[in-house]
Amino acid sequence: ATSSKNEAEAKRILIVSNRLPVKITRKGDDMQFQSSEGGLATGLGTIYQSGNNLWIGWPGAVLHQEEEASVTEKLEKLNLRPVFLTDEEITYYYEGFSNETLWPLFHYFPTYATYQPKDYDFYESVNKKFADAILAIAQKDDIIWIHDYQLLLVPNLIRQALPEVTIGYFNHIPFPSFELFRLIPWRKELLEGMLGADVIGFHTYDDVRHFISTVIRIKGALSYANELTYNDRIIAVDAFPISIDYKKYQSQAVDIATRCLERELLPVIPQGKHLLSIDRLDYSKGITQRLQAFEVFLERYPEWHGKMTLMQLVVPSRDTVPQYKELKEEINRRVSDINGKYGTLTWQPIQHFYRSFPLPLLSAMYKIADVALVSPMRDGMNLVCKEYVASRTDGDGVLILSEMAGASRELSDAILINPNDIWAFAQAIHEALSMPEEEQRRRMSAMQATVSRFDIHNWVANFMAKLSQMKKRQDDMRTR
Ligand code: ADQ
Repeated sequence: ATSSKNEAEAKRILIVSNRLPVKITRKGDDMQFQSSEGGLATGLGTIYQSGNNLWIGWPGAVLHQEEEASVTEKLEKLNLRPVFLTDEEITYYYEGFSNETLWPLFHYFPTYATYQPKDYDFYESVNKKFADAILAIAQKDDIIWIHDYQLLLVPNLIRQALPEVTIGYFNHIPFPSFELFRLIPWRKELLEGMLGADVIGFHTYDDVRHFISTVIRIKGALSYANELTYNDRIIAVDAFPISIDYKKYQSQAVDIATRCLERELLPVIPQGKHLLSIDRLDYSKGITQRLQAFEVFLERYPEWHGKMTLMQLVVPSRDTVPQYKELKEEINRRVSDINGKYGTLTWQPIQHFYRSFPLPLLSAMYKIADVALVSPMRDGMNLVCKEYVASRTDGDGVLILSEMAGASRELSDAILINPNDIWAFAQAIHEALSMPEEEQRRRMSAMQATVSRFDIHNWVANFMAKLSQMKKRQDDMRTR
């Protein structure tokens, strides 16, 4: 076992995702490198930096051709390899097919999905561009780990060129039921692309189930338990619930910078209890539904007026896509309606922020919040709730969590809600604010035990173990 472990450790891992974990921004003639937000960047940050591992992806800015060489050189020092995209590619591949076809459909918003052949053409050509970038460096002994819905065609493109290489694919968003997936005109091509992988990972067993039944119906593949047989290859399909770097959030919570912020903030922020929500701007996150529930809560529980504040952090995202622009305006309208209707000279029910917060401030907010509200309409996993749990180093605090988040499977000690049931949601807010400390501690310690045990390192190790297990079986089959 030890020798196979060493062997696996010696293998180079190539991580591939749409975005690199850094973002390039321009300041005059100067290029600046900034680490980017988002679940994936947070999750894999600690892995690619070790050994000979590399991360391949788009650096987040459209560059002039003459700038590419110097940027490539700088990124190489950070174990990063850029794939440069043009404005046109970003428009059709990323904003178009990825975010206006796949994202809404996979999050159960089929009416938001558009099906434009031009978007798909670009999706295909950019996926080829990624595959070429990988193939320029990949060797047959590498482990290639491809991430997320922007790159569904890449696994098979690599498989065609390097039949024996190890390929993992992980889907960070939900995988929808067959009845939704079948709506896509290019459903066969997308599945074919994914099936190039040896291991296909999702956050939950429901996603696994949906994927397997989709493959059986559209591709006629055979399945046994969680394995598919397709084109004489076996492919494992399994659930790997992603998590956070628990220790990082835990130590950030007791770090001097966080403590100082807390001490400075507490006397000057609104008094009473604090509710906290943190999301990227996205219709899947249920921000407007949450505001509706909060308004019902204010109506039904006037005893809380002046005694609590909702701190709502929204991080800007995709605001060039029309739906996101509208959503932003709707959120502004609702916040101002609620504050206008219920606020007094000395109290505002909601404090709303539309920007990114640095980690120490985020951590201080997690610590200050008596209640965290995580209420997506649909979410692959959701890391905010896990970050909240890890940051509660004093052991109290209440989590209200949507059943529609992948995280609800693990965090059953949260107050679970259906975000469409705004009456029950409003009641849950009241319950959370009134929960006795003893019960808070009991639930929080159970959630902390889960999140600390199944952290991001555990996630990576599990996925990698599955990959090498599958690889071995493939090799055995080939030599038989
Ligand atoms: P996301 O949709 O980006 O990820 P999530 O998992 O909640 O959603 O991660 C968001 C990250 O952004 C968190 O680490 C959070 O701290 C950070 N963040 C949010 N608001 C912020 C703010 N105002 N300032 C600073 N940071 C902020 C996708 C899927 C998820 C899945 C992840 C990982 O949609 O379901 O959990 O990938 O697989």
